[in-house]
Amino acid sequence: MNKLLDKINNPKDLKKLNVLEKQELAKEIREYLLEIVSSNGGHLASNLGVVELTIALHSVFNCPEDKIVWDVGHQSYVHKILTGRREKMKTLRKIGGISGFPKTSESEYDSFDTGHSSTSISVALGMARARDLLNKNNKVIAVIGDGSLTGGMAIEALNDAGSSKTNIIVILNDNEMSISKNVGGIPALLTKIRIKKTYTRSNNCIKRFFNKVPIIGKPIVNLAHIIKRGIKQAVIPNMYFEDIGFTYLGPVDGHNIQELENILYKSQNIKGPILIHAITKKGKGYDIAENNPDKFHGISSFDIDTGKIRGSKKKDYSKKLGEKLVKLASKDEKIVAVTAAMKDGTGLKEFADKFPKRFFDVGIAEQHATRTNCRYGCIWIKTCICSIFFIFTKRI
Ligand SMILES: Cc1ncc(C[n+]2csc(CCOP(=O)(O)OP(=O)(O)O)c2C)c(N)n1
Repeated sequence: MNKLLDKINNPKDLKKLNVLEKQELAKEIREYLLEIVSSNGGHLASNLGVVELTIALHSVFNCPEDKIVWDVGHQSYVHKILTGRREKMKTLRKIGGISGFPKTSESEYDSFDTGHSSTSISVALGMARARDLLNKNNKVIAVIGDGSLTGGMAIEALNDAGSSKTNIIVILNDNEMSISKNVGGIPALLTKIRIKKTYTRSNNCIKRFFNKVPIIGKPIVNLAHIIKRGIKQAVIPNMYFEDIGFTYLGPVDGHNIQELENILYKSQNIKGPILIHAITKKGKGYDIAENNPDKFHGISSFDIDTGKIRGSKKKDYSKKLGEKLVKLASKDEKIVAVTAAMKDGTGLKEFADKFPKRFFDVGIAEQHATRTNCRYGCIWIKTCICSIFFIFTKRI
C-alpha cells in the first residue's frame, strides 16, 4: 500500500501535493518501479533517473493540452504511472500488456509513438509550428537524454529550432550516460558546462566571504571582478546552445523538485526556443543500478537485494556475433568493429576489451556509422552493418 501514489490517478491529483509530499511520492514511485521491473524486466536505470523531473513536469504543465515528447520513450514509465496507468504498469512486458514506450493509442497523455532515439526535438518543433498555425498556445516540451543528443537528427533539429523563434522547450536530461558511458565532443561540452555550476557556486561563496572582511575585503572583490572575465572565459565554454539561438537555463539539479519547478515556471515567461539543462543520475535511489547503470538500462527480471538476474542468461544472436567476431579479429587485424552506442546490445563488449584500438563507439549515430572511415574496405563495413542490423532486430 503506497500512501500517496495510490491516490494519484492523473496529474491533477499530483498538483494538490506540496513539495515535501512530492518528495515522498518520488520515493514511493522508485519502490514501485523496482517492484515492477525486478519482476517483469524493463528499462530501470533511466526511469529511476527521471522520477523528480517527471513529477515537476506534470506539476507545472497541463497535459494533455501541453505536449511532452519523450525521446526514445524508454524513460516514460514514471509519466505513465502519473497519467492513470499505475496499475497497468504491472503488465509491462507481458503478452497483451502495457507498452514500455509512449503510445498515442494507449493514452491521450502520450503525444508521440517513440522507440528510436534523437527524434524528440524534431517532433516537438513540428507540434509547436502546427500549434502556431492553429493559433493555439499550449506548451510543447521535448525531453532528450545526453546520449540521444549525439544523434544527427537531434543536432539537425537544434539547428532548425534555434533559428525558428518558435516557443519550444527542450529539456536536456544529462546523466553522462547513453546505455554505456556517453562518447564524443558533445558530452565533453556538457561536462564543461557542468563545471560552470561549481564555478558560480564557489564564486558566490568567495564573494560573500571577502565582502565581510573589513577594509581589504571590498577591494579584493573589485579586483576579482576585473579579472573575472578572463577567468570566466578560461573556465566556462562557449555557450553553444545560446550561440545557436536557444535561451539556456541551468544547469539545474534534476533531483530537486523545487528547483526544477522554479526553472520550468521561469521558462514559461521566456519567448523562443529554450533549453533547460537538468543533471540527473542514472539509476538514482537504487545503489546497485547507480553503480552499474549500463547493466540496469534494460534488464530482465532480477533479485532486488543482490541485483542478480533471475534464471540463466541464454546465448542470443548478439553474443554469438561478438564471439565469432573476436575469433575472426584474432586472425585478421584488418577487422574493426563500430557501434552506434550499442556495445553491450550488439555483443561487442569482449571485442572492445580485447581490441580497444580497433573498436569504435560513434555515439547514437547509425547514419554516420555506416559512412565513417571506410579505409579497411568491406570487412569493416560488414562489421558495422552487423552491428546496426542487430540494433534493429533486437528489442530496443
Ligand atoms: C536510433 C537508435 N539507436 C539506438 C537505440 C538504442 N538505445 C535506446 S536508449 C539508448 C541510450 C539513450 O541514452 P540517453 O538519451 O542519454 O538516455 P538515458 O537512457 O541515459 O536516460 C540507446 C542507444 C535507439 N533507441 N535508437
